[in-house]
Amino acid sequence: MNRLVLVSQDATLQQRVYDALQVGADAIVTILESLPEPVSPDALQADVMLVDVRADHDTPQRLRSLLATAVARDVPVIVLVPATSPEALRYLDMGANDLLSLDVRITELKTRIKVQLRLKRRLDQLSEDAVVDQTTGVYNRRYMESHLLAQLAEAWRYHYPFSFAILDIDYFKLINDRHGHRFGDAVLRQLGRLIRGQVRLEDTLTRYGGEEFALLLPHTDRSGAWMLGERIRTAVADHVFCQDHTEARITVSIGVATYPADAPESAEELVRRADRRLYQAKHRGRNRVVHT
Ligand code: GH3
Ligand code: MG
Ligand code: MG
Repeated sequence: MNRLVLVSQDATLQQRVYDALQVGADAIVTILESLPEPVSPDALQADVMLVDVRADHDTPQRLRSLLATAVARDVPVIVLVPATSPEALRYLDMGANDLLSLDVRITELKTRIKVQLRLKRRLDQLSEDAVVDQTTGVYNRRYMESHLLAQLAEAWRYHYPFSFAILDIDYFKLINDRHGHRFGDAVLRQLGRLIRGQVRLEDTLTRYGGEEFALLLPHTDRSGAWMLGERIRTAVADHVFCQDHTEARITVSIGVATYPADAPESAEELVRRADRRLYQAKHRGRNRVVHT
């Protein structure tokens, strides 16, 4: 369902927007009498915004800051002006996606909104493609790196524990050699789903490398991370991976590092420690979790 936010005090315009859309069927419409300050398209959860420049005295000025953030957040904004004068064109320069006169016909209004919603869907798809790994459907490493910094900073600021785990499939090369790369890919995909099922919604699962996954675990101390690691390790060892009548079992090794128990000075150090422990888990015989 699309979310449209209309900023206007004009009852006729509000009605025209309702008429232009099948409200309830293609869109949920939220009406605001004026632009809030500060304005955040994220907080409004808008897929498209329509702003009547006459909404109130502050609108033209607040529109400037809305347009700046909306551009950064890929939220299309349509500005409604008394007449599409050369002066009104500056809203397009500031980042508005479209400019319409307040007496626009309903059919045109409807089409223009549809164009912006189409653009929005495409932009959302592109930004999802940029952060999601195609083979497994989990977040990719680029996403992990930016989130790790943000989450660690938050843990530091609000004094809560944070753990980072790297998981690597044991002898995965043998799976590929025995059953082929396609089967190997299916195992990676199923493993992603299996891990996802073991962690909390606020935990972030990412593909770290070829047959390696990383987990960002906010509010998770060392023993919590170890317990989770064990739960994943046993769930994997108990699972039969299956695709096109071929079956295989795998095990995984996991390295865990925790803030602040490991007192890392940076995100890189946290990752380095988890990586070193993963290496120890391999060295000690695989199918195990190393967390200290
Ligand atoms: P270890 O227990 O030491 O981790 O052994 P391993 O065989 O898992 O480790 P190694 O690093 O020697 O090999 C990793 C293998 O993972 C090599 C490659 O064939 C496989 N691999 C990496 N990425 C992919 C992928 O996207 N798809 C498939 N099917 N296999 C992959
Ligand atoms: Mg590896
Ligand atoms: Mg491996």
